[in-house]
Amino acid sequence: MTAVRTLGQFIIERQNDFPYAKGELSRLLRDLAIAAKIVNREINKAGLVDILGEAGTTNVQGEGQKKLDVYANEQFIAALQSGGECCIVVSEENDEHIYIDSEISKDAKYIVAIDPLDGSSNIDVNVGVGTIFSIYRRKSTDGKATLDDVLQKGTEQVAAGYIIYGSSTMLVYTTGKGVNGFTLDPSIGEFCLSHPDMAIPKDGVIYSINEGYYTHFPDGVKKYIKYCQVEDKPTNRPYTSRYTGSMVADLHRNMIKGGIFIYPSTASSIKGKLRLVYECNPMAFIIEQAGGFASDGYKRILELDVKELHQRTPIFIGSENMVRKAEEFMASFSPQK
Ligand code: P6P
Repeated sequence: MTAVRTLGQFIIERQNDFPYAKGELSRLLRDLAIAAKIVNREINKAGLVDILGEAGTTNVQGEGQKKLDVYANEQFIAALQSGGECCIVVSEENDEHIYIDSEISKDAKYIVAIDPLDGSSNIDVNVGVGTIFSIYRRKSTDGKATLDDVLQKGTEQVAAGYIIYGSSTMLVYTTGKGVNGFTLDPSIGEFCLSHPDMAIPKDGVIYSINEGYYTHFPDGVKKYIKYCQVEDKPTNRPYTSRYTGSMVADLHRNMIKGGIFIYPSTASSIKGKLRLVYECNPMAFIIEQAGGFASDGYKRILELDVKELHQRTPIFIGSENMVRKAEEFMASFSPQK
């Protein structure tokens, strides 16, 4: 019987992974984990209390905000404001960045970008939803941290992770030294190490894309989808199509089984739908740390210039060989202009 290793114990054990660490990043990760447990509690009883349905507000994307995503946003921001390690929070649910101006945070050096409840349209139908977070160190060394401290390339992340509220609740994160997964044990209220050293297979037989938009996809994507569907025993095709409408759930499944997730540009969303700062960059960091790859169809996601908070990008992410094959189709049939 192996001893249970909680997230807290693991973070402390691995604290030496960060040069000059004085515990701040460890405390920041623990602050996020506490908020995740609070959000998990509400998600698990969402059907029982009046927390489902529209909150009547809309986010910067013009998307209707369900009460749970507003609640989740409040919980994560509150945890970061009281934890003292974060100087700026960026959230999908907030138009502008939030500067944390408090005595406890006056020396804070971390920036956190978060999608507090991704896939929230699935809440009412009990399909997995998730939280995505990305952590940067501020670049400026004095005075108030600014938007320039936020607009950093994905390669500058010091940590990233997601929480998936599914058949069980898991927290998966990386600090650049591999990826580890922790499953929440409700009986003790702790995230316990359940998936050490996660690695995504180099190949897979699952492709995840919303084929409802097929007619609006670039030719390279159309040709790749047909490639996935053609019978070819030596390459295990046709592949299986799996798409839940929740990026975290689709990527977590593909991380474990292998596969590719694609949200390309479409006629209505020329830059794609998913946001670079708090969805694509953190997921790309995690997937690459697990041995996978993430591209916008032409260029590595983590090297894309970040020009604005809610910037969108097309994304091809998952098993490295599958993403590279999709890039070949994009180069051949939808060459970058
Ligand atoms: P569509 C959820 O709204 C989300 O941001 C991702 O979690 C998900 O992969 C995608 O959008 C689904 O978008 O257009 O297929 O409904």
